Amino acid sequence: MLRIGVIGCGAIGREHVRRLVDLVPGAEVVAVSDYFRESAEKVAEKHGIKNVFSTGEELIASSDVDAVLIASSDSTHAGYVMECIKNGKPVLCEKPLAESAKECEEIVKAEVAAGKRLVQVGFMRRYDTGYAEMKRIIDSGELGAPLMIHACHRNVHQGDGFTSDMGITNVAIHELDICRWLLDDEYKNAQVLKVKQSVLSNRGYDNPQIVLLETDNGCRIDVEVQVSEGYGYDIQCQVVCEKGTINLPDPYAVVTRSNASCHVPILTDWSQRFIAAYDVELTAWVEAVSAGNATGPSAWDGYAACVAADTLMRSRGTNNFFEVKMMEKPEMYK
Ligand code: ISE
Repeated sequence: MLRIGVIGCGAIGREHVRRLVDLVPGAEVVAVSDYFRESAEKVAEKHGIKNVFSTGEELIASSDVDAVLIASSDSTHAGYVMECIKNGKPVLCEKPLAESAKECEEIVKAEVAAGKRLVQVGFMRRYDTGYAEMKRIIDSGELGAPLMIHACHRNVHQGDGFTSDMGITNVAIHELDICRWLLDDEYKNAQVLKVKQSVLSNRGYDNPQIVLLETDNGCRIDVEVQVSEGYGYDIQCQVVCEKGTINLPDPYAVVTRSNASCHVPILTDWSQRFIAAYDVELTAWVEAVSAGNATGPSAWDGYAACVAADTLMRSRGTNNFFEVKMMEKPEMYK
């Protein structure tokens, strides 16, 4: 059994604990921690978890813990990941790996110095059957070369304290990862545009924003990012290739027909949209770590997405594309 400690018992942390306890073979949750200790205590009581720690650092250092899952707030990710590397513990860190490329760079350097891949980033969309099938078709070459991606990320609600930059680092970060994964390409230029604003969400941040990217191979990507007052959690992605297009399928939903109309529900809770992908992601991580292997999105992938995010934030308000500048890729990630 892989003995796992989970840092962060908010919405996604609780979901991951449930997943590890009820579903993932070979996993045992032995410790939890949360900034609000009470939240961790509740989760521990519900699942019979023996250790509750007041800090993530104590959990990471505990000899009861073999591997760590980080599901705390975004600003704490980088510090905990560095601590895991220092302690030689494999870690699955929810996205984003950090809130800045600089912190990701430090993580990459620390992992390279440790000489072993320990970090996986929670870009769970890579485990979604829809995206995986899109990638299979692109890679097969049957539709020719990919030329463009049109994507959108529409959300229902954001909590207090949300900012325009979080629309990039916390929300569009998924697209920043999945597009470079689908295309097997890196970003060359990036810019974010403030477009006509929704009067429904006059809450001090840009809504919507449009992210524009150009890749090294010349592909163009546009991502519409709407973060609140939306009709549902709606994720769309269309890859335009030379000989055809590929669309991300909508999640399975029952269609009802009545009163001369046809009704398909759209999910509103983001944690449900990729629920099956999270299951596969955690199962694959536990299996790989138990076998002493590394798998899935790496610290390099977390870094690449954050470099693009930083570039987008720098471009804000300028109406210009900015160059996406990455460090040289260390051997370990090639
Ligand atoms: C959340 O963390 C996500 O991952 C969702 O994709 C995003 O839409 C949501 O706004 C985030 O809080």
